[in-house]
Amino acid sequence: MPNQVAFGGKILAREISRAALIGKLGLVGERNATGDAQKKLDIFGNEIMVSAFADTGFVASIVSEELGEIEAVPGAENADYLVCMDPLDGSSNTDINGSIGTIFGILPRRKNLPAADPQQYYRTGAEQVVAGYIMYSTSTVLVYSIGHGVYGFTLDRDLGEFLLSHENIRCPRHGKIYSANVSHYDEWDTRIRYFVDDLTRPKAGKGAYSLRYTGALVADFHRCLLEGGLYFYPPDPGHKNGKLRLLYECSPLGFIAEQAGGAASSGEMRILDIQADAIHQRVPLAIGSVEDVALYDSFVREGRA
Ligand code: AFP
Repeated sequence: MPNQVAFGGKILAREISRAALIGKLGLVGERNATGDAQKKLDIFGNEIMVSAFADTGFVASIVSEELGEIEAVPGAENADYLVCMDPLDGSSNTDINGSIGTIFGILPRRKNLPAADPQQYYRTGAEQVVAGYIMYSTSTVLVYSIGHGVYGFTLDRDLGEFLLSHENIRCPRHGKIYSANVSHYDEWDTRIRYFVDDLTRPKAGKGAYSLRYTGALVADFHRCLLEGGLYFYPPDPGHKNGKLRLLYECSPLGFIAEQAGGAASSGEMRILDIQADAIHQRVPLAIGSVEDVALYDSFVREGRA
């Protein structure tokens, strides 16, 4: 399966890099299943990644950010696995040559249920057997885990292959960077505001955290994974449960974070323990270095000032 995902990633990397030249930038005028405006690259990315997974023969059905319903793979309804994916995460960055990504998580199929039964997907992220992402940026990187550590592969464009470049990635226990959309600061619960105030206040022997925010979860998470720090998207009045989707954003990246020694939390509980009850469900997310996420949790739980 990783070979087919890598193949989809190569095609997407090529099309993203020349999208401005071949009329693939901009909106299509529709909204996707979760209400976001769809871009031409969202649709293309979905088609490529659906085919990449479907062609493996191992995938019975697929949940995608770009599909309203669960899509059964014709002729493979009894295959062993299910895929949850965001084919093009951070697509607001496509038109400005910013970083974007593909996120995927793979669950074992429940044998006693039809492939497209929603109950197939109403489970916890801890049940994933593989998770990963592809980041399209100054280079294209495929990062994934099969539950035994996290490995990163960089696309060698001349060879047309992903080569191992990041062996057994370990997330630092804490970092110096935080990523969040602080335009919501005044709307956030006071506990989140106190947390940000704490991060940005210099302390003896330790400088204040710096803010970096790309608008693409994959890119901000990738930095946290390699260099430490945390990303968070808490609830705000426009996003009562946060903005990010449990099945195809939070759970796959939570799996990667934990496999690298980091953490992922809703503030109330471990992301991988949240039982899904809708395929496009949203949850609050804090993810990255284990100590930074623990500090976030302590503010959310104890309301520390
Ligand atoms: P899109 O894929 O619709 O661009 O959303 C990206 C995203 O899900 C995540 O990758 C970002 O971190 C987050 O949303 C950005 O949301 P804000 O624009 O509200 O900060």
